[in-house]
Amino acid sequence: MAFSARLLWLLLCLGILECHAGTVLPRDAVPRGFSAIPYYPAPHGGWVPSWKDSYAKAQALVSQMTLAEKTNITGGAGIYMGEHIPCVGNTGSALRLGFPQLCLQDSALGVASTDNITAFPAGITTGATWDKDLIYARGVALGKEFRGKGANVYLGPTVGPLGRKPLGGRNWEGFGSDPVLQAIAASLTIKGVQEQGVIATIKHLIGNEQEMFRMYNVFQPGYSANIDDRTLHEIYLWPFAEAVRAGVGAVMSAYNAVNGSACSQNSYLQNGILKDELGFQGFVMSDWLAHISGVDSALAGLDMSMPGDTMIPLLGFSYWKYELTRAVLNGSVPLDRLNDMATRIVATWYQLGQDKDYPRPNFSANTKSKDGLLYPGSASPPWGQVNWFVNVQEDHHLVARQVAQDATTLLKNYDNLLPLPLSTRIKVFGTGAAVNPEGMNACMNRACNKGTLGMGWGSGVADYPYFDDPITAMRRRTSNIQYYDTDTYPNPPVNGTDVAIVFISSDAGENSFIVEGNHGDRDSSKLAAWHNGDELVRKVAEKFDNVIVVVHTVGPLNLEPWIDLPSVKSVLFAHLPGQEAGEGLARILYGEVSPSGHLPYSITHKETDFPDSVANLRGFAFGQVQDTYSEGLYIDYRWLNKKGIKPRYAFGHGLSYTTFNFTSATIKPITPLTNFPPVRPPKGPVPAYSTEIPPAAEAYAPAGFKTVWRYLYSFLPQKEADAAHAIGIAGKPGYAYPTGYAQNQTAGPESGGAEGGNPALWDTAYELTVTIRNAGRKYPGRAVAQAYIQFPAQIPYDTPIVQLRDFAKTGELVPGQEETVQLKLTRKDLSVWDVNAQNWVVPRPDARFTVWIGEASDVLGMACWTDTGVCEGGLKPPV
Ligand SMILES: *[C@@H]1O[C@H](CO)[C@@H](O)[C@H](O)[C@H]1NC(C)=O
Ligand SMILES: *[C@@H]1O[C@H](CO)[C@@H](O)[C@H](O)[C@H]1NC(C)=O
Ligand SMILES: *[C@@H]1O[C@H](CO)[C@@H](O)[C@H](O)[C@H]1NC(C)=O
Ligand SMILES: *[C@@H]1O[C@H](CO)[C@@H](O)[C@H](O)[C@H]1NC(C)=O
Ligand SMILES: *[C@@H]1O[C@H](CO)[C@@H](O)[C@H](O)[C@H]1NC(C)=O
Ligand SMILES: *[C@@H]1O[C@H](CO)[C@@H](O)[C@H](O)[C@H]1NC(C)=O
Ligand SMILES: *[C@@H]1O[C@H](CO)[C@@H](O)[C@H](O)[C@H]1NC(C)=O
Ligand SMILES: CC(=O)N[C@H]1CO[C@H](CO)[C@@H](O)[C@@H]1O
Repeated sequence: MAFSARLLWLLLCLGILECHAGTVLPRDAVPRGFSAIPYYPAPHGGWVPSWKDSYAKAQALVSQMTLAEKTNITGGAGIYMGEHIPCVGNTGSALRLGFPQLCLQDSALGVASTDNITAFPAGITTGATWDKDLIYARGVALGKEFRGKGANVYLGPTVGPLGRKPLGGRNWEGFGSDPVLQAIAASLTIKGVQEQGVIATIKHLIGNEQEMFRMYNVFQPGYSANIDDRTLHEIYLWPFAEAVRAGVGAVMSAYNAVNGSACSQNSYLQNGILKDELGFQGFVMSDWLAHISGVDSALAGLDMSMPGDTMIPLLGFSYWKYELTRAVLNGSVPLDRLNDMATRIVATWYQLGQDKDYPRPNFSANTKSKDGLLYPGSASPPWGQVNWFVNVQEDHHLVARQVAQDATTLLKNYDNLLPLPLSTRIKVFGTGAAVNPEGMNACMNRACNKGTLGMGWGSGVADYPYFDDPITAMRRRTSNIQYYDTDTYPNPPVNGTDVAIVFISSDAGENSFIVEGNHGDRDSSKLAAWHNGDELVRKVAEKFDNVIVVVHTVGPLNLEPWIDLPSVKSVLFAHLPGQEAGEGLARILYGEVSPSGHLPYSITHKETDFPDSVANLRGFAFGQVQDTYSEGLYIDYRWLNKKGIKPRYAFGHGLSYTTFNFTSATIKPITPLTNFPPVRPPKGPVPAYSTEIPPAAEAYAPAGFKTVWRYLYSFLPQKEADAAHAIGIAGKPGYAYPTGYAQNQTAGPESGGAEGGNPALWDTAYELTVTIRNAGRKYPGRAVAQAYIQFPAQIPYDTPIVQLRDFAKTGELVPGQEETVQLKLTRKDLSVWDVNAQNWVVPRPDARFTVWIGEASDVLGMACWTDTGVCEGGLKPPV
């Protein structure tokens, strides 16, 4: 592989390109100041008390495993290879001991590539609800569906990309461009999913903020996300830390590199940050085909290769499986590391209770037919039943509908045009009001934007079981609707009293597909509506006095071409609603319910309101593309506030048909704070095993073992096993260990101590309450209280003016009704990451921290002060 890559590069060099002398794979240097720091060895799992029992059981099982059984379960069986039932990823098994193949399955919004499931609203939609109970309920429903289909591992939730770049292709899979919104939504999703016994996977670690150039290929390494230590901790790692604290069972590494070192073999990220500092007890898997080395990645802390193949799949080659068996026999990978890898996987399986009555997969990710190839990757028999069409939907469409409804965000409602009386005569424009006429699932992986946009494209999708489109839902209520199913203005006769509703959209997805010129990221459409949507809105606005724009979108759009036109009175962002695109929206249009969604990102006046590092995608470069996070902590509203740039609509913005009055806030100190958190608890004991190189016979296949073509096994031919063993016993693995390589376990950093980090970081520092009253006269509605921290003025750290720290949504309040909601600040919420101390520090614990409370990041009229314990309303917002 390496050889052919070099050869190809050389041929290219000689042929068409000018190459730097002396380098075969030239690369743009990682900028000064960023370096991939070695961190060894991989910390053992098992030292956290809440995992103790599972690790004890795992130790009992793993200690009976042969070498080939251990290397079997740490690697996939190959892409499109299951043991009869192919999921997106399938590990090997140790059936002799009752450990099954694990089925790993996409996606974060529903069980992918199968039927009789629910296609839930996407992450970005879920984030826009700002409703903790609902986010959790969606997690519970997702968990039930994955379990019902027999999938062991749910490949979600996504918090990376975090949404740093508005044009980034997969932002919609996550919950919004703020670490705390992502963190809270991810941990509630994980809780809901894992309570059903399904292993959740937080992904992608880390810095996968654009699609283009993210993957390593034989010509070019994936881009390097160059992230400084403080930015990593305070922004991108924050949701991962909360996910680990929530007990997440699995982590998926990213395709790209960080500081020049590929995530799947980055020792600092995996060994240092994830397993030592965050105390992660589960297993780390590679992203699909992102595994690029054998010994290196094992030493750097990767635990599972997915789907098992080398970078080029289907050749029957792996960096692990049989090769890991060899590496352990010849001593290059210490058995100690393999034991930890296997133990982490088995312990996670026990931790989620999957040893008891867990269903086997009953669907094939490869075909919808009842019968199919049992090992599709081998493209050869056997053939048999692979789908049982198990219906796992229960009443989950209700959760899906509620999310779609409560995410719908009213940006503008001039003259209170909305809600519409049922008697209103309506003309609807735009293909986005009706389901794709070619069929709801006509495009593979939803890689097209036709009809109502319910989700982005790529691996993060599921098939719709049905599609409730907006036009049908509206027609269920009234026949006063004329629909023009076109994106070109049809110039119909206009009656001055008619209301026009225009549907526009913007799509994005994974770089595996190009849609209307967009390579995953929105590199072609940028922030303009697709299909000339902006032009359609303008044309309609010329003829109608009352125009409502409904937007289905993966993220922010530039609304400037029409937002100030006097007839464009109302704008609704319906985000990506999934299968329930109609009913919730119709309820809002007709006032059966008030909109209560809030933006999970800012919408700026122009793309250049953000710095180049964020506004633009990194373009082609020779060798490794460098994506340097020069904006540091300042993304989305953090940047706009720092620069004094008013967005069109700020992060957290969202109107209702009613208004709310925030009164009588309180703040109560709970845990007295000190500069540094109390000293961490020491690591508890971990399973111990013999570290002797095992006998070569543990790598032999049983006599007469029948193999499937191209299937990945962990056995080595006897001769090769014996040869490797001889090298190992002689103690001459001949492997060039990386700089800084070490074998002795360490006590771990001061900032660690439990899942997520030092447990004292989650001490409650302050409890707050705020009373919210429906101050309107007519409509019931739900309010969202958002709490933002402002650090004291005189501190030696530059901090964003305000940063989201918690939020709460009220129930439905009728006019005059009020509800008191609780908000909480932890020690971590009041801390900054001190790069010198390598710890979280509360700068000046007795100084004045201001907690701003309001309905959006720019509607903060109320504040509580930590030094005086006083809260006050009627204030001028800090931004
Ligand atoms: C990246 O490099 C910076 C500067 O050396 C360092 O602070 C940071 O911890 C590095 N991050 C990783 C993940 O290696
Ligand atoms: C590895 O897993 C595969 C698939 O389940 C199985 O066929 C094979 O026997 C396993 N190997 C070992 C050593 O158990
Ligand atoms: C030991 O195995 C590893 C993994 O296959 C390989 O890279 C290394 O070259 C082997 N060592 C020797 C001395 O053959
Ligand atoms: C759902 O399952 C039933 C059997 O329970 C099956 O008849 C039906 O075809 C499945 N639905 C789809 C869309 O395949
Ligand atoms: C316009 O609509 C109003 C209200 O529906 C109706 O009374 C009137 O007759 C319509 N005018 C025309 C020219 O259609
Ligand atoms: C909100 O409540 C406060 C305190 O009860 C009151 O003074 C104020 O007038 C109210 N504002 C609105 C808009 O109702
Ligand atoms: C590693 O641990 C062993 C056993 O405790 C000890 O003898 C050895 O000195 C340690 N090595 C280092 C480099 O600390
Ligand atoms: C392979 C397998 O275990 N399939 C099962 C899937 O679920 C159905 C319904 O529960 C079972 O009948 C199948 O045996």
